[in-house]
Amino acid sequence: MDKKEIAHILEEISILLEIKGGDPFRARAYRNGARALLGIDEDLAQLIKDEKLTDYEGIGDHLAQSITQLFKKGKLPYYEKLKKSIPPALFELIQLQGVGPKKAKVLYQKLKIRSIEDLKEAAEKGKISKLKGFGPKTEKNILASIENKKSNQERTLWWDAEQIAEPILKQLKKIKGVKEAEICGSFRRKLETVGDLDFLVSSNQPKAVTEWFTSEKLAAQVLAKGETKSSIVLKNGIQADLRVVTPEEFAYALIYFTGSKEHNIKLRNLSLKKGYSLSEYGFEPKKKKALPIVKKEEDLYRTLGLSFIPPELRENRGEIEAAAKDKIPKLIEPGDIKGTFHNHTTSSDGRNTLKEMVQAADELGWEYIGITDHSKSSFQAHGLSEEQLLEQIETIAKLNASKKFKTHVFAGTECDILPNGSLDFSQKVLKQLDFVIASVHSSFQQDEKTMTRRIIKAIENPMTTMLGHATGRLLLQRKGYAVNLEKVIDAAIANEKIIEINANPLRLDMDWRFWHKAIQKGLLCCINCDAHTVDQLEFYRLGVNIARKGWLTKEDVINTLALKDVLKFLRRK
Ligand code: DGT
Ligand code: CA
Ligand code: CA
Ligand code: ZN
Repeated sequence: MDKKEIAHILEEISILLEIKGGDPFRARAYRNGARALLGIDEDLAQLIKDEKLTDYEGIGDHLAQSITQLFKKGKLPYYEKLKKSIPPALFELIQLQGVGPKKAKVLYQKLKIRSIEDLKEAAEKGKISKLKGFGPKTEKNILASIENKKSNQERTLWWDAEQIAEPILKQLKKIKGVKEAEICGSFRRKLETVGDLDFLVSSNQPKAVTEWFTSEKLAAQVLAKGETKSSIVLKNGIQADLRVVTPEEFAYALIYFTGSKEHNIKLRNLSLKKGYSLSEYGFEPKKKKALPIVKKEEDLYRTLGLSFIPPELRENRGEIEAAAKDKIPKLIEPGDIKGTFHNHTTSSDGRNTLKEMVQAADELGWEYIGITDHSKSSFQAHGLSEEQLLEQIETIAKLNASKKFKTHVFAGTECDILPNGSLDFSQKVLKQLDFVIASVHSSFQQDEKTMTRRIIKAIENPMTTMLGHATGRLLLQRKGYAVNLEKVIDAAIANEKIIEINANPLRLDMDWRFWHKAIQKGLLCCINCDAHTVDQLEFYRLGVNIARKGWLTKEDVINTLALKDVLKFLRRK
């Protein structure tokens, strides 16, 4: 077990102890232990070997033993026993925000609530607000946290979904009789998170496909199994749907199951105007009329008087109107990217050294890579002092001069935007850099007005080149801070500053929904990996997905420029 998993179990033990209602100090000791463990930077294996765990405040002999056991064996009998002594439903209730152990106990005993569904029903019927010590506000909070839990738990990050879906697609394509196969739905539209996976296959022998899909090899649970339609839960808990169609139906079905639903509805209406009713199986003429030949998606769009619409744009956000005028832009592609700017090294919180990062960029064929370790106020991320930054600038200059790598290295910083909007390094230091990314990493709870003013002040700072992760959101985990993005975008345009698309799978920030309008007004984008390891340089592909969803072309993105043009751009600043 790793540190995080162990801390999670210690936290659970503390919750279990609270439910049992014994000695409150014991419960607290486990909770403090979990926190202390998470705060340890040193290698856990080494600490255990040297028996140094108790050096840390909050970890006594007893906890150190438990941690060691979990680390070595992955099990703790005390925890297993404790867990068995408490109904799982009660445990589930407690993990809901706004329901502590005391409240969970009351709900469990007085209202006989045994599941989150029970709880939701009781709240909707107003039964909870009538309980002693609860009230309407608690009831509302409970409903809100159920909603929150649902929307967070039931979706999967696109990047994770890809790891799961691609191998399945490969297998499907190998089944005898299968002509074409595709992953449709939100996955194909490259939405930042996906609800379930939608596989579409064309074959004249649907049975073989359905049998494999619903077999124990793939499915943890079979929800539905029909001739051409099945639905399963994968071993990792994600739901997957399968539809098998004939090769003649494939193009129609591909459009239908790619969606979005709203896009489909518009297409169906257009089709009706042309005298056909449109479904996933094909066109059907209302009167006697020759059927158009549709072999590919392009054919179907053409029949409706539209140019081809890339899946990423099919969100009913003006794409159909644009396609009718043949005004769909040529979207940016992964191959257009010539380098990225926001990357960390072991100097701050990255896992790979400067050299390793540059080598990896070189292997990707990048013409340049920007290095941006954290600034001094981000001490939790080991931000650099001014001296350390100046040293790094020198190291980078030497590395470039050595011509060891084909990739040119730009010296930068991910500079904290302090709560008052000023930057974390002095002008004198920032001047030595090739570029500066300004990001918010603290005081997230500021109100919208203050936060907006703070970020705009940083944008107006002549030293700033671009704004990092504009809202600080973590998908499925936390909302971004309150900020008026329209105003931030306008300020960036007015000051000729760039806003990044942070391609970390958890961020994808600034959100794609803002980009189409922003580039029309003249905003410039940079697709950044925010890589903390060499592997994470791959995130740029995800950034390109999001840029495409935002209607961006190559011309809207600074890091499609060749090295010499980037140099020119940065010098002009
Ligand atoms: P998700 O799974 O929540 O991330 O989103 P989608 O878009 O993958 O939605 P899903 O899995 O429910 O359905 C896949 C596609 O099937 C959807 O994008 C469009 C199509 N579809 C589903 N239901 C309807 C419907 O009621 N009408 C129409 N026109 N299309 C539908
Ligand atoms: Ca889906
Ligand atoms: Ca589905
Ligand atoms: Zn960063």
